[in-house]
Amino acid sequence: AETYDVRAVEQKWLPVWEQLQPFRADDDSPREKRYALTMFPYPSGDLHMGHAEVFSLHDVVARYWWQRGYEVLNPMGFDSFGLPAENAAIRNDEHPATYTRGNIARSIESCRHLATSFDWSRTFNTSDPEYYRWTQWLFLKLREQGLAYRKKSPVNWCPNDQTVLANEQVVQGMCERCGAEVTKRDLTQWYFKITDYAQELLDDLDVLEPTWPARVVTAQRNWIGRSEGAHVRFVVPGREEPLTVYTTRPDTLFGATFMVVAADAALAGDLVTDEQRPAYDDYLAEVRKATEIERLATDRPKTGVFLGVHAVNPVTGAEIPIYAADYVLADYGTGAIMAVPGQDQRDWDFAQVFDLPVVRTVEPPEGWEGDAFTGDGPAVNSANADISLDGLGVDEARRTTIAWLEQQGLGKGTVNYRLRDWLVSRQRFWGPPIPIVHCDACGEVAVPEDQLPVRLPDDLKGADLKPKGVSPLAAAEAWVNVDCPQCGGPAKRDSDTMDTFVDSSWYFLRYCSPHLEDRAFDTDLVDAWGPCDIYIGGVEHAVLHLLYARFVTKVLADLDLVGFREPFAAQLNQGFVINEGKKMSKSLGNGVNLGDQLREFGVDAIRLTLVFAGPPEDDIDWADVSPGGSLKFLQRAWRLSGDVTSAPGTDPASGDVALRRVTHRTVHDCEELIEGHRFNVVVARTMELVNATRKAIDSGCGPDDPAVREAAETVAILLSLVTPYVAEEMWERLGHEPTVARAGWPVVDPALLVEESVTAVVQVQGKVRARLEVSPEISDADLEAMALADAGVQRALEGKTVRKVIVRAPKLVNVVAG
Ligand code: ANZ
Ligand code: ZN
Repeated sequence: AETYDVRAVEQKWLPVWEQLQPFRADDDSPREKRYALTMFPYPSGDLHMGHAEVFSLHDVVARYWWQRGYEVLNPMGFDSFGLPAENAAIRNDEHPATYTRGNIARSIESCRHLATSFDWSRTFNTSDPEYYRWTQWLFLKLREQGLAYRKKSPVNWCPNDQTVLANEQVVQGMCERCGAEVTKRDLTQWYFKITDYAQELLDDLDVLEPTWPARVVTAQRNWIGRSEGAHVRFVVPGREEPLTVYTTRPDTLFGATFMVVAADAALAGDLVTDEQRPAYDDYLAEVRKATEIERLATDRPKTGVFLGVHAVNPVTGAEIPIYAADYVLADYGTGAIMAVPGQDQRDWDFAQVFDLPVVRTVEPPEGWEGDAFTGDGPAVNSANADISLDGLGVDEARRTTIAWLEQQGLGKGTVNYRLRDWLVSRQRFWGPPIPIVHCDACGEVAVPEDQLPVRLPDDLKGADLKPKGVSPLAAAEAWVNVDCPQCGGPAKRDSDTMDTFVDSSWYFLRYCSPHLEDRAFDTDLVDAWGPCDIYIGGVEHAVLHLLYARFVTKVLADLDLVGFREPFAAQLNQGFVINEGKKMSKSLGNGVNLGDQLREFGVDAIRLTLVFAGPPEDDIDWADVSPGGSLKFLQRAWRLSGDVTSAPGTDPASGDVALRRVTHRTVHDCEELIEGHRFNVVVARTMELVNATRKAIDSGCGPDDPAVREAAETVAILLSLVTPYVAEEMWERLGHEPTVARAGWPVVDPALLVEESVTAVVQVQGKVRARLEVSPEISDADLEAMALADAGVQRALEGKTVRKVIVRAPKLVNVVAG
């Protein structure tokens, strides 16, 4: 059979499209606007299979919207700051910018070859001074609002990358980037006060829930971790200050038989008696070595040390011992707990090790043989002269206790969030310098906005950038020493840089006015394009980037700089491309190289394979797919365009109705399928249309029928969403000018969507009086009405009374009259 030359077709159309620029988003277009965004990559090498996958899926949506007549903003840039470039620069003894530039150029070239519909006129890199100037501006805006501040606290520290990490970057106790075990350090760091927005970030998830992946919504809810409970004050005899704890279970107060303070909280060092201090100091040294994940693990043997002091349980009056232990965290709640071993397993385990009393305050179910009982049940052992909870369920007992505590001035109902403030400073080089100057006389001074950007020095490279625990910038004397912007005296620049997640927290706004020199973005344009109608990317960003971007949008909305409070109206997470059931990796030797695949099968076949493999959310196992089969299909589709013999512009109205029905039904269904992100089914339906068209040509209405042209043109338009090269080639062969990408979506004729009809026979007194063409779905009632309204039937019934009508839809109506 006749075939087209894949390579020649690619070389033919790329320059034509470069000339036509069909995907330039016009700010002033009168068309309705859509914003299609896909997560921008780190330029840590060339594009790989994963990029090809996400860009192919994303392109279906963006190209569909263009075909539907929207003005589409579909930008692409590079998240080019960060550790990969910096580590490569150290290895290769160069400046990170050199490495970054090379990779970006290569990635853009690959994107072009992939025929992605990105608007390259809007591209930028977050490491461009023209961009990071505005990241620094954002920092200053947050600081003006009291939302950026410095504090000293124990922070996550990666001993390998020699930098602090945000909580979100610690995955199961390991550094998200390098996999090293994360430890703790006491450091003064910059934070963004995301906790101020905790409740709104939580509430708005309800709005996003219908259009966001469920797992992302759940992950964010858990990360924000709202809990309702109480602060309870315990008197410590001999100490002026009471010991305040945070508890989600104030109903268990009668069962609090001891207390635990985080070993590394200042409070512990404050409470400990002189006698117990040596034991405490030894213990603290041990604790500092453990990671948070170890400390919170429920199955870990409990350790701790008695601090030598007691507190008074306000409801039982008992003097209960206070311990320091590592399973209580310093930076959550108040850093101290009331321990209720009867209802909390960790407290139970601790009580066993230290031989402390257990009092159950919730009755466990009959036959309960477990340790702590954490479920619901009637309260027991919970009454004194003043208050009784006995018999109440957990919720009611909780409310009753809180009311009593508040009335007695012993405590207060509270809401608590697990979300911590966002730690944004990094002791590394390749990021936007924090725009602050430290002056002995004036303290922290913001760099005035008109002096931004604070540029990175470009004379550091290789070993200069090695991690040393302080930022490499601190050693760059000429850079660090400046005049104080306020008093003019000698001062030092803050030498930390911002985390890359700050860069990506606002980049989608910059695309709306990417070349603006005097502002970060144009509010009117942001409001015209935004929020993003779809955001496609990896689920690994469920709580990092996606939470930060939501936060920053809300802050900017509060400053009246953005007119919406949620940046991403809808979201789709693609699966991974794997091989033989496993993640591709160098060590397994199962990697599939994108470049090799493109050379062997061509861009279109690879794109088709990626889209057709299954629902976009599912992983694609490269061992199970067939790019060769994809290419064969594309050749078959292409052959249709050579077989059509009617002239371009032929009116399809007189064409073969059966084929036209297939065509119009396909277009109609694909609209719904694309809106529902079922792109693989769109491909399957296109394949069916190709088959139907082939059959019509070979053994049906023949190649000259206008319905064949209509079908072949529809195939080209459907394929333009997935396989742009062959679609363009078909379009040309069908006698049209480029580009098929902007040909417009076929208009569906609703009359052709009506199901095929069947013939219903109508008998009167046993004689056939009419044959009706009806839908196979017709109801008995509708068929009866149609039958009785028929002229022939009415004639047969003239002068008679209808006694009975027997209906068997859709085939038969039998009228008995007399
Ligand atoms: C008494 C109690 C009884 C508790 C009981 C639980 C069950 P979430 O839901 O995560 O907010 N807690 C409080 N501060 C802590 C800290 N800094 N480190 C470790 N644990 C801490 O959990 C709140 C509960 O975790 C609190 O309620 C407290 O233990 C503990 F049957 O108080 B609870
Ligand atoms: Zn000063």
